[in-house]
Amino acid sequence: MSPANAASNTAKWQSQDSAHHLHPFTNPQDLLDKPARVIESAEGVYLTDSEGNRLLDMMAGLWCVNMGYGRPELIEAVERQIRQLPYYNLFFKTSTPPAAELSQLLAEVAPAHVNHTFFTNSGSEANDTVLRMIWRYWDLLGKPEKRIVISRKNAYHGSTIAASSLGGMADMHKQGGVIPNIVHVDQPYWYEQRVTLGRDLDRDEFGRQAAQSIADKIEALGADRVAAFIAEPIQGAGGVIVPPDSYWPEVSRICEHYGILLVADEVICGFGRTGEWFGTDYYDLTPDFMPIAKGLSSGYLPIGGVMVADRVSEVLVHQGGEFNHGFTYSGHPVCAAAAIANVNLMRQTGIVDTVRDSTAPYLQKRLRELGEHPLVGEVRGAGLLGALELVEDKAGFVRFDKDRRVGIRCRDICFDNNLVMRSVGDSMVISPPLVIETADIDVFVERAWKCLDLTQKAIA
Ligand code: PXG
Repeated sequence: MSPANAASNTAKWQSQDSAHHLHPFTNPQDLLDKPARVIESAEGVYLTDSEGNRLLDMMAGLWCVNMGYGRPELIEAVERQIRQLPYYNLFFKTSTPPAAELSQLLAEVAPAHVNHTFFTNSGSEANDTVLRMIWRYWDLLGKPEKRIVISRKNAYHGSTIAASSLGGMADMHKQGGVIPNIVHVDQPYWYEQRVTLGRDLDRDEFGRQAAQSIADKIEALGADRVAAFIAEPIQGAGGVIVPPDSYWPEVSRICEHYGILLVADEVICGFGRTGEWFGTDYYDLTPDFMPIAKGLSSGYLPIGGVMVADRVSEVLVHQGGEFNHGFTYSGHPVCAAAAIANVNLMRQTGIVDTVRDSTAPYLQKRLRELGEHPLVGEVRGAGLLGALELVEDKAGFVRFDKDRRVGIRCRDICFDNNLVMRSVGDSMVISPPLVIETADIDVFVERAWKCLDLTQKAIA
């Protein structure tokens, strides 16, 4: 396309967008000042915008395009299925081949004790579903007083009212409140704790303290009233918070000790992100529920679900009766076909092992080199997740004033330099497609260093 055509298309889309489109998690005023960049196509780990610029997508879309863009295996599976059966529902004792096959495939890749899946269209719906399943499970066991779910501050579990209540995002709670029976405890955010104290702190000791805050909350509420604890194995949207090694073993012990269900939200950590199939495998957890979405279909079509452990499914299946819950598009056949093709492709290519043995160690090593930059106070990461926390004073654990919006400025500079990194406060986070290669990681490090330099100049 000629540059003149590209410019006129871009102007058209931008004016349509500014006039009529309300974007998620966006201040509409910002788009009036500077219209949205239009992403028009993509291949592998690179996006192309409507002006022909190629951007390295270090966020895999929104933590989801795990197998990369443009995979013929997924595209052809979708096309075949949409011709064969574009829609049928799973209510009233019917099923479809893709829904049945996907449920079996998921049982194969999940931990051994997880063998059932309830399908949804998104991670938010998965977490709404989890909440209803938790309450139903305890009702069926004759313990209806077990109602309270403990979550963590700064957790992200989705945007519906129940999912955002389960989440711990204060700005979301300000715009919709928190439904009853959900309480939040501290997150295992080691850097933040050191900022609060203004000094260093033993990492494992802090991990144990963070876990203990869950036990303290259970004691305060009474274990007979607490139904479940929900957490992402590694917090994603909260800033890639990798817990100290001491945290998860202690949390597992606490849930077991008090007879509380464990929900491991696998929406980001699932499907290879950590170099294992699930975050649950990475931390050796035994959750009762695993909400999934995103990487399940590599984001090609919207599909999510709740994977349910045997001890819960036995109660729901054999003692349950009808579960009055479901979505028109639960397990949509075309979305399920995309997910089947995606999971099969993951298995055939051995991508999870490649991430664990090769790409993740390389990315984590090179990320730590970025930690040498004067702006970077902490580097965190595991698998193909990473964060660079930008700070004012590295040695003293002092952050920038929030009003300076350093993270957002860095994100915009990255975007202008054809690099997609997301900012969470002043943490720059990455979650690239699993198919990223070492040469792409080198491009990332080079661009990121340059953008950190530009950010430093811009804020000087
Ligand atoms: N759980 C987790 C752990 C998530 O990260 C959801 C549930 C909800 O999934 P859906 O499909 O309903 O969006 C998520 C989603 C961000 C960002 O800015 C992260 C998510 C969604 C939108 C934006 O980092 N995570």
